[in-house]
Amino acid sequence: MEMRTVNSMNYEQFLDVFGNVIEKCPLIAAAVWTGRPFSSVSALEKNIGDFIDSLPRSGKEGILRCHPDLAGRELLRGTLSPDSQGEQSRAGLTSLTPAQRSQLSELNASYKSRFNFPFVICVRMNDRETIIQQLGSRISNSPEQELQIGIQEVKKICHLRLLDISSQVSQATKL
Ligand code: 2AL
Repeated sequence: MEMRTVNSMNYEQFLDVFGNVIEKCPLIAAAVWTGRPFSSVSALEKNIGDFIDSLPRSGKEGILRCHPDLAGRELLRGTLSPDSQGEQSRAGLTSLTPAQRSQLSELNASYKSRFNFPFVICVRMNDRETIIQQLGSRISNSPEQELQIGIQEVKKICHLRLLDISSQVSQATKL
């Protein structure tokens, strides 16, 4: 990515491009814009990670709560954010067997009632089987562990979204 392009963006343009690198949390892009100029995409990613780490527990839980359920109603209706829709579809969550769908939906509900936030995993680093297996095993963790793991997964999702944007911006600047 041409960092000159990124660093010359006003905050409205920056939000248009980076507003969803953390799902439905444009506040995070709006906040880290203050930290420009960024020397690299990694430096931008580090600013995002540091901002998340600086949040109180309720803020971190809030980030997790902005994530949609995996294979939930929104995926079937096509009303997820385009990022989520693409990620969940590519992981095969639109073509679950009926047994997998009901297993995932029951586990998701139990997870949410135990932790008061949804199960979050970077689906692009997994497939249908490992997602269900991870959900089944992580549900036994402590709330503290799950908060930490969930936030690590949010950062992985952010990393891949930033890579996608980098390649799009590079393509656009070549035109
Ligand atoms: C998601 C999502 O929408 N994309 C992804 O990688 N993970 N959601 C979730 N609850 O884990």
